[in-house]
Formats: sequence, structure tokens, C-alpha cells
Amino acid sequence: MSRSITRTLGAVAVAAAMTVSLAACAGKKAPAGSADAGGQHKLVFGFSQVGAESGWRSANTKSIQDAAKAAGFELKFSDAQQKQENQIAAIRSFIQQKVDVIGFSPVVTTGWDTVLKEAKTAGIPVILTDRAVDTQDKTLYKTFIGSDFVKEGTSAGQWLVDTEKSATGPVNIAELEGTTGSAPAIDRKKGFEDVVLKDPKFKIIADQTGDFTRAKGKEVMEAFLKAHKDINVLFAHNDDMAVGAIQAIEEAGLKPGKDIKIVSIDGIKDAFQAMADGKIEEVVECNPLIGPQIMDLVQKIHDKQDVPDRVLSKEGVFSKDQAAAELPNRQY
Ligand code: GZL
Repeated sequence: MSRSITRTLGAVAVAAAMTVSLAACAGKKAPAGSADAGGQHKLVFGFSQVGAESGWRSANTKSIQDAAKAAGFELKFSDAQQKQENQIAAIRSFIQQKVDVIGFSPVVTTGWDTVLKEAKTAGIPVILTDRAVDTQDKTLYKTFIGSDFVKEGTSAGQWLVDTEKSATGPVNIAELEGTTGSAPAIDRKKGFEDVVLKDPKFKIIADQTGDFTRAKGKEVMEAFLKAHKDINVLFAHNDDMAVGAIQAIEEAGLKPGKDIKIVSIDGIKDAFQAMADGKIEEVVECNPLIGPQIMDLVQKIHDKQDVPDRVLSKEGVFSKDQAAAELPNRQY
């Protein structure tokens, strides 16, 4: 066979091989994970967590990690240290690694469309957990599993209205808000204030973010107490800030539960202990233990099954007279 024909056939063979491999790359993404014992591709789930700012968050992280292991998924986990830029970088890394499904709890509600469009273009489905995003394009994620934060705020507000129904007022309220721009901070504030501020005897005289942490909650409460000698009630958007505030109240020589009544949200063990000690009056539960439900949704999404647009977490409301009995049951 002439040299020129051999060369031509060789070039055609190489081109054909390239086309197949490119088609393989373009059509079916190479899976990111390893195979399991049976040689099956392990589902790879990339998850970007807000951070480790509170007892709630630590319990949520453990629930996700334990549930991913139980489901036999390969979990690529990233802690964003409460910075949106770190979450965006993590999601881009998951896209580069061609994970099967991406999940994240968005630290704030805005600024996600660009990176979520990149995930959609890469053909990687996204699940929102715990907190929502503010987007017009609902095709950017498959489902959102988390609490109804407005309802949590309403529950806290209704407790205060019921507790103070015979008071003529003024009832002066200090509000320790969660992370500025986060769904729980926005919605808990809305739910609480929509109920409470209907009655002019209730006045919010101090209102600032404590970023959901104990340290910041204590620091801001110290400032509140320096500026105001007439605080009657503290509404804390989470228990960690409430526990920090209790330290500030006691260091100021005041009695939490007597001089300042506290209502908080999450339901961590330390808050139940504070209720049992008479320092917190009411805790609205916010359930972090949603790992198993998340993995069930991840599997369904991966298998191209339909999933609900919205999955609500189940949770309750507890008052201090229930605390001692409930404390042994608390899982976080
Ligand atoms: C609520 C969650 C909040 C908790 C805080 O679902 O996003 O973030 O209330 C946590 O404890 O920091």
C-alpha cells in the first residue's frame, strides 16, 4: 500500500478516535468519584456549608456528613467561614470536579445567579438547603429544603404578645439579628415585627446584628445595655446570640428571666438548659437534622426523579416549663 494512503488512513483513524473521545467528554461527563466495591460509580455530592458559627450549624453539618456516609455517597464538603465568595469558589470547584449534584446553604440571599447558571450549563443539578436564594430563575435549583423562618419569627412574636397581653406598656424590646442579608435574619425579623408592632405598646429600642455567634451576641448586648437602662425583652434570632447576651446581662448585674425576658430560635441544648435555669422564657425550634432528607432528595435528583420545589422542616415551640423534661431528648 502506498505511503500516502497509509498516512491518510492513519490520520483518519486518529481523527476518529479524537471525535469519539471528545463526544464522550461532551456528551457524558466523566464521573468525579471513585467506584464502590461493586464497581458502581459512587454518587459524588459537593456541599458548601455556611460555616461553623453556631451550635445549630455544627449539628446541621454533622447530620449532612453522617447521612452522606450512610447513603454511600462521596461527600466533598467545604466550610465557607460565613463568606459568600468562599461559597462561590467552592461551587466553581465542584463544577470543575464534575460532581454529580451540588448542594449549599447560601449565607446570604442575593448574588448567586451567575454561579448557578454555570452549574446549570455544566449539567450539574443544585439543591438548596436551610436557607433560600433570591432569584427570578427558579430553574437554577431543583428544590429547597429548610424551615419557614417567617413562621419562626411569628411564633416568637406571638409568645410575646400573649405574655404581655395585660401589660399597658411600653414594652421595650432589644433585637439581636442574625447575619445581615441572610434569609433567616430577614424573615425572622419580618415574622416577629409583623405580629408585635401591631400594638404600639411594643417598641423596638435596640436592633443590631450579632451575626448568629455567641461572641458577637455578647458584645452587641453589652452595647445595648450601656445605651439603654429600660430593656424589658430580648428577641434573639438564634440561641447562640441569646446565650452570649445572657453573659452580658449577668455581667451588668441584671437577672435574665427577671429583669429581661428572652425569646430565641433554634432549640440547641444550651438554650434548653438556660430555659430550665429560668434565664430564657421561650425557644422556637429550627431543625438542623435534615441530612437524611437531603440525601434522599440528592438520590432522586440524580436519578432524574421529580422532587417537590419546596420541602419544609418539621419543628416545634418550647416554653421554659417544658425544658427540663425535653432536655434529655435534645439531639443537638
Ligand atoms: C437557620 C440557620 C441559622 C440558625 C443559626 O436555619 O440558617 O443559621 O438559626 C445558624 O444558628 O447560624
